[in-house]
Amino acid sequence: MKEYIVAVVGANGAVGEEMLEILEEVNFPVKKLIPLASARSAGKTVEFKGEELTIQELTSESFSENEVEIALFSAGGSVSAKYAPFAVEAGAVVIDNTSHFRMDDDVPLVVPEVNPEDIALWKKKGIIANPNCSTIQMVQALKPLDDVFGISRVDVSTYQATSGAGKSAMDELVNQMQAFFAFKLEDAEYEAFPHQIALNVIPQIDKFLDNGFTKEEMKMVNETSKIMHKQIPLAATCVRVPVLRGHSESVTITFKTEADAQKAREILSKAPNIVVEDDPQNGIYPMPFKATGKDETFVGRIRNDVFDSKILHMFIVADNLRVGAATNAVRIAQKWIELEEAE
Ligand code: NAP
Ligand code: 3JM
Repeated sequence: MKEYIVAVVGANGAVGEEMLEILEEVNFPVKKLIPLASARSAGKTVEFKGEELTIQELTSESFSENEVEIALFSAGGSVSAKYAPFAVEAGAVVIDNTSHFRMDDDVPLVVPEVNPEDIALWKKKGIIANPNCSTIQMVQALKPLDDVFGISRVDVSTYQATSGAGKSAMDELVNQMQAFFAFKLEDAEYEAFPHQIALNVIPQIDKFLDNGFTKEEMKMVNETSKIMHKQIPLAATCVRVPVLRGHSESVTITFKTEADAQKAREILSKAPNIVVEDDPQNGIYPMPFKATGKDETFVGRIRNDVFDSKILHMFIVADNLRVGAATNAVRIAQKWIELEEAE
């Protein structure tokens, strides 16, 4: 099997580190791994397959000099905007984890369990976009239910972990908790979030837009329709909670036809990379601390609405750094290789 020169941009970030682990776990055909980050991290090391690899500073030459064939970007939207074109120019396929290219008509937005066929459109710009973490875990559950019952509307509230905002945001939660136990919480600093996150929930992720929703909420609206290839009316309320890892979602789905909760459980238990955890009498339902480090999306609390037999409610949980970012990107890369090798 052919092996590839793979660059990870943002290699020592929360998502980048997870990328390295998953590439190793799935035995991805890596000929050489090139870890890239900013000048701040150049010279530091990351571990890959038991070896210490030195991080290189990302420059416009990084991809051509290293003859990169697959470039996995997760260093923020402005970094992708500036450097993804250099990777493409150097002949690499870019798999981008940021929101920068997601809604570009010439860039496929892919969740391999939902729309793997869209990967073939990568040639238009040389870029494949990875959706937002909250979108990925939700559409994995929506798609199999849509195929059977037909979705007419989705309403979702999220409970998003601090790691979604990067390593420094995780540190901020830990530091504030330590300050709380030292009776010094009022002195604790906050930078990553607009308010104290310890012992709090913040109903704001990303900036507010003129329509009253945040950018994070509109990512869920727009990305869901693009991935599902149809307009799905959707309202989201995205909330940051004092959890380190694992995004949770309370989802209400209105269908075109009657939808039975037991049938939905059966459909979801057969869906790829979904695990149904739904035995509430015995305390079994999805929770973020149990989803941490896993590559599946967990669905539970599946129940019929009391008033409308076309409505189901459920709770969906996944590891945001894996399912919501790195695992999805690596699965895209694996499918891209299948496509390349079939040509
Ligand atoms: P993080 O923990 O803060 O890590 C950021 C990484 O990017 C670090 O390796 C950092 O290196 C690097 N970086 C920052 N500025 C750079 C620059 N100018 N040039 C080169 N490298 C630079 O953040 P994260 O959680 O890993 O997230 C990174 C990005 O991934 C986010 O901004 C977001 O766009 C995306 N993301 C996507 C999802 C998703 O749902 N698909 C989920 C989470 C994050 P230094 O240490 O050298 O600064
Ligand atoms: C920038 O939990 C989160 O904050 C969402 C992850 C995230 C994203 C994203 O994937 O949409 C954090 C920071 C972005 C972005 O816009 O690329």
